[in-house]
Amino acid sequence: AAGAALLSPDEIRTRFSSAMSAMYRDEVPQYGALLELVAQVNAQYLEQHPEERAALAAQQELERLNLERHGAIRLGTAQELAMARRIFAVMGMHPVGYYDLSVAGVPVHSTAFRPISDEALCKNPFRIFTSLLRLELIEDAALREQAAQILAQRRIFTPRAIALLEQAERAGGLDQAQADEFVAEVLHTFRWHSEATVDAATYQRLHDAHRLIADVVCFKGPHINHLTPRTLDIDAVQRAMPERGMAAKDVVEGPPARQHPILLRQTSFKALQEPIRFVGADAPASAGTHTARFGEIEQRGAALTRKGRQLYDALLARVREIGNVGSSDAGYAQRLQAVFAQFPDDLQQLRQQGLAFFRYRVLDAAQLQRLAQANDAPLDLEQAIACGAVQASPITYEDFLPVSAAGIFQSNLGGAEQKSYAANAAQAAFEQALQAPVLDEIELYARAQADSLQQLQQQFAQCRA
Ligand code: OOG
Ligand code: NI
Repeated sequence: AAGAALLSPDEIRTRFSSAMSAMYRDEVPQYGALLELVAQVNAQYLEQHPEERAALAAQQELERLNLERHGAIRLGTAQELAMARRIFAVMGMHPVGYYDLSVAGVPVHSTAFRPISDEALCKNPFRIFTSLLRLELIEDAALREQAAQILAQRRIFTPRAIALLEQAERAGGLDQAQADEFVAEVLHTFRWHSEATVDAATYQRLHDAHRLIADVVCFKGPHINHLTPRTLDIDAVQRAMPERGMAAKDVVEGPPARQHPILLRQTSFKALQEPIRFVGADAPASAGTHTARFGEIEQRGAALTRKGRQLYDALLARVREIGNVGSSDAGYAQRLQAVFAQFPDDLQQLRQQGLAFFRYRVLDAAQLQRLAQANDAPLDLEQAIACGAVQASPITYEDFLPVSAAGIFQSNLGGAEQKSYAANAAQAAFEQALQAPVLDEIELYARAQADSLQQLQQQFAQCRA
């Protein structure tokens, strides 16, 4: 009806992420157990760190602490990706970043649909790591053709979801009732289907080409393959997972534990073997298992500048040169820690060396006033920070890491899977499939930093007016 108030995209995203969480907990009970463990570890951590508890409370972060931060899906065709982009846009999620995973032996490339503005991220940071299968990386031409044909026949979004999407695009949003219906319809796309759409032999051929190909091609839709809450102490959760009967992956991906966290640390419990049924009535050949769905946790730190990111990539490459990762490698954490000793772990150095992005704000207005009136020189940022007039706080990294993502994919491929594809990033082809460019994450952080500086300059100028 005309005139009904439109819901904000942030609110639609919140309803969507909580609906996804409820559905996934229901589908994968072990994920519910992981959520409980994370909540316990977070609560304990807050008890032991009252200053951090106060800081989180001041940022209104406590009530959202245990909410999901991201999930992941794998799509099969360009049409699916383009439609997903439009669907996520209704929820205020836009494609940020390009990740080439072929380098790591995984035949996909990816982006993250996520909120972009500080305000939207603060309301609800939920994002979806979205991969597109690269059929061109299947060597066997006949198999490639068969996979393409199977994918061409499926429709992953319901007609009603598409109708509501078009309504949202026409009207610039959805009202309450439409939004609830939209979320319920879109949820169908990400459900688990234990019936494959192919027979056992076809599944096996695709699976032999690459386990991920079978995961994408053989089902009715792109089941959500994990959700990921935020933890305040990832090492504690990693240690506790086996005690709760969860098969934790071997190592925590990303940088080592630090005084001042950078980028993103992640770990997961490995994907479960689940019973599926194939097309074709002749049991027992029609029953099998499929391994796709897992649970993950994440801990985020500061976004790095291009320079900081280069240092991170170089150090991580060095750690990996020294020895193999994984297979219960007890030495990995130590190697990581040792090599990353070269990455400054001091906020002032991170800032002054241009390694991380910061947000600037007035901490003591009277002090800023005194600085402004002391002389007519431009704002001296270092001085303003040193005297406590201005505070610089690291901007949180909101994106993903290709090496880590590859590690997460790989931990679910059962070790034996070691395909190698020639490294061939294909961002232009990905964007063509998406029918839109992906945003450059570094530019987003640089802009957030520049905006905060500009605001600060204005406040400084007003002190003189
Ligand atoms: C996605 C794996 C990557 C992350 O957090 O880096 C990922 C997948 O397995 O589909 O989710
Ligand atoms: Ni993930």
